[in-house]
Amino acid sequence: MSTSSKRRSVITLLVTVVSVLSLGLAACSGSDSAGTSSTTVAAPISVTDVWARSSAMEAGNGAVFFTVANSGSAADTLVSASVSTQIALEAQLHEVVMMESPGTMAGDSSQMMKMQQVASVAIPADGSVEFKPGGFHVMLIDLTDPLVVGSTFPLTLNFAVAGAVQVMVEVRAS
Ligand SMILES: [Cu+2]
Repeated sequence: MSTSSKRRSVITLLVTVVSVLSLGLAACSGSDSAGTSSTTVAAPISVTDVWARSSAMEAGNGAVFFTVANSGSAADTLVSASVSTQIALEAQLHEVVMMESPGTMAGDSSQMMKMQQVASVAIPADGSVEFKPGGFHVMLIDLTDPLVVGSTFPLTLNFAVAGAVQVMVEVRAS
C-alpha cells in the first residue's frame, strides 16, 4: 500500500576555505587558445598561472595571484612588484591574515580576514610559494581603469637573486 520513499536530507556545508579549491580549478582551466603564455622563466625562478581579479570589496584596487617556483638550491626572496602607471598607481606585496573578530557575539567564534602589506616573501630553495586568494597576493593600488575580464597586462616581480621577472597577468572573473 504505502510506498516507502526514502527522504534524502541534503546538508549544505558552507566551506569557507574555497580559495584552495578555486585555485585548483584555476590551475585546471588551461585555456591556451589565446596564444599568449603567462609563463615566464628566469631560471631557477619560474612564475606560472598569473591572473588578476578586480575586488569589489576594495574599490579601485585589484589583486594579482600566481605561483612562484624555485628549482634552485638557493633560496630567493620576492622583494617588490611594479606595474605601469597606465594600470595602477602602485603594486604592493600583501598577505591575508585571520584575526579574531573583536566584537563577537556569545558563542560566535567568527574570524575576520584582514590584509596587510609585507616587506618581502621568501621563496625557499627547491620549493614554491602560492600567491592565492586568502593568502599572499600583489595588490594593485588605485587602478587607473577597472580590470576587464580577458585583458592582459605586464607585471614585474623583483627578486633579490633572480632580479626582475616580467610576467603577463590575465584578468579573470574570479
Ligand atoms: Cu591586498
